[in-house]
Amino acid sequence: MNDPISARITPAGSSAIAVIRISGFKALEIVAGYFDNPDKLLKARSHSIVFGTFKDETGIPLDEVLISVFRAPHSYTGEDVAEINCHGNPLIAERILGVLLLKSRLANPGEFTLRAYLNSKLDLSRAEAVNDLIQAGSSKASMAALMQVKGYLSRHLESLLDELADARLRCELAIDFADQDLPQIDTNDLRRRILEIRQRACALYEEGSHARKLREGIRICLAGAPNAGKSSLFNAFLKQNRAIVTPQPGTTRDYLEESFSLEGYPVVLLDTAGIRESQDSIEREGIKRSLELMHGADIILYLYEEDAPDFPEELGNLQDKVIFAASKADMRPLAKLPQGHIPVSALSPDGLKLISKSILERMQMPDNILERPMVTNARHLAALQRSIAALDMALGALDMDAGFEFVASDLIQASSALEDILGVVPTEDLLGRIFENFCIGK
Ligand SMILES: Nc1nc2c(ncn2[C@@H]2O[C@H](COP(=O)(O)OP(=O)(O)OP(=O)(O)O)[C@@H](O)[C@H]2O)c(=O)[nH]1
Ligand SMILES: [Mg+2]
Repeated sequence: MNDPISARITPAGSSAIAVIRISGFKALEIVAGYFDNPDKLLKARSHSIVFGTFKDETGIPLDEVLISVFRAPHSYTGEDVAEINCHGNPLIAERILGVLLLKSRLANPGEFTLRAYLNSKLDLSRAEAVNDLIQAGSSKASMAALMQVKGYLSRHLESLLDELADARLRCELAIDFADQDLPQIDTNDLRRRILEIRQRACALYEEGSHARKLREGIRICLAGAPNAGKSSLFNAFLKQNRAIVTPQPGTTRDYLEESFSLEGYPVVLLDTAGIRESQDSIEREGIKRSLELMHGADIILYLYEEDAPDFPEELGNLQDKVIFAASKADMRPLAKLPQGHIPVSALSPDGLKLISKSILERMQMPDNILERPMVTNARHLAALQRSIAALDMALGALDMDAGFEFVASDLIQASSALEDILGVVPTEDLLGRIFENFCIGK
């Protein structure tokens, strides 16, 4: 399945240069057919660059180009690859791609990375991280993805798999030698080993659930009574007049949602309708949505203008994720604030800093993500959860003296869940779902 595929790998539109990649069987020969110096290209060493003129199928010159040559297996995909760097006029790039498509087909989204994976250039978690890296909405998110691309997570999982294989081997030895007069295996030692693996898997899971926010963004809902200053704060965070602000209570009705980067962390900020009893059916619908958004948020930033917040009683179960902020701090005495409440003013950047600090503390965002393997992907987290459940079964079987066959079989389940993350035996369906999220050209 190494038929030649091509795609533009730089974004659409004008730019200084555009790059078109072709990968697969006879990729270099195909390009040479449209190049004014085919011999030079065909003889070029891997990782070298050849300069020349790219012509269309009738021999008309299209552009002067630089062609980067990568020979299998030393390329991104593991196949022969040529990357044609042309001038960044979209018409030229399209013409060059059009000519290549006479002898190749357009790459599907993620297909270059899929081939890299199939040719063992990347394991599945690293391949997925390539997509995260491209789509990361903030500096911390891209750092976390880069760490995965570099294989931090893979190496960590591989060491867990080694430990699991070791424990399983002990069970299998115990099964094989059960009827012989050999010393029994040390059950306590086996339990200790499985517990330790479980502990490491749990730590990865717990940290990952937080770190998942690095991919998806921390959802912060601005809430409070009408006129509390929600929209003003929304605009202050975004540094633009996105939401309408007026002195009139009940200004915001439909909610607004915007993403931005909070000290490098991705945040999805929601501005909502102020909560009050209202006769107006439009405002009532807006308030209903505010309440729903509060339920779905990671953090509720509850603004209030009075001496104490008028936090709706029916939302008592959401208290844990609420940060209370006394708004319009430029207009009120600050001494009287209840414990843990933060003064904030849409007019002062200092107020925003305090709030930001409090949000990140509340989310317990890991700060040394550069040094740790991190699971930030929902598919990976689900697999980790399956692995932990299987380890629990193994421990249960061991405690009940159910027989080492059962323990071994649970350990196999635990391993295969981890192998799902690395894509050791992936199904076509899974691969399809993962790579369809990529953009064409990756
Ligand atoms: N001095 C001062 N005025 C503020 C501040 N924040 C908001 N205001 C004023 O308070 C009024 C209401 O602000 P909004 O941001 O529209 O309040 P809101 O909570 O979005 O109101 P609704 O959408 O009606 O629920 C406006 O006149 C703002 O100029 C602040 O930090 N300091
Ligand atoms: Mg508003």
